[in-house]
Amino acid sequence: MKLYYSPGVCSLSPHIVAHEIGLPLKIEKVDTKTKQTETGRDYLAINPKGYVPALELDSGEVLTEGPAIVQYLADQKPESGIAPPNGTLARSRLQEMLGYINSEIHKTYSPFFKPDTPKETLAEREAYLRKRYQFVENILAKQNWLLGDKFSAADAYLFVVTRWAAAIKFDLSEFPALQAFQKRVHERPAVQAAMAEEGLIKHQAAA
Ligand SMILES: N[C@@H](CCC(=O)N[C@@H](CS)C(=O)NCC(=O)O)C(=O)O
Repeated sequence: MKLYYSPGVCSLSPHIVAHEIGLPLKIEKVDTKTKQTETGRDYLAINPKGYVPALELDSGEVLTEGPAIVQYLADQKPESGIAPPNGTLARSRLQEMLGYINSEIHKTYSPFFKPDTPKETLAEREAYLRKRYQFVENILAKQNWLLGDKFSAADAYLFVVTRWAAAIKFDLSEFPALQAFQKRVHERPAVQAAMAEEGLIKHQAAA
């Protein structure tokens, strides 16, 4: 399988999940502006949506949308527990959280990365993001991970989008549990490995 990604964007979430569950994954970088992959392929021919992530299966089929991709990866290694079994309420809780992160947090960042977004829109979006982060802050004040005592694909996703706070100068200091969560996730070996592969941090020297 191959993951199409751009360094540090939302495709880092499935990349982390693959490392967490020990699933070998080829990766290919995409320039989302020119729609070219690093091997010179036309990315729009792979994923007509033009954005990352996209997962190319060994059959040649392509799966898109981060929340679907992380669950597909997780289901390749159900014993990893990074996603609860299909058909359970616990699985629906994971989907509930992935949907929340996708539509309420991830996409709220988007206008901050567009140079022509009006100031008033940014102010409104910032207030919205604070409200949405307060919900996860309340959860993380009580437990280490979004779904309870076990790291899940939702944690990887929340970590990835929350890394963008620094880039848009969104102050997280009113969310201490979220800040502690970010540190906890960042220190995980699988997260370090995925980030190093994307060139976001230096490779850790072997002990
Ligand atoms: N609905 C998609 C959105 C993916 C998305 O927003 N990807 C961004 C990076 S985080 C991207 O590739 N943007 C470049 C573009 O749209 O051209 C998902 O949840 O996977």
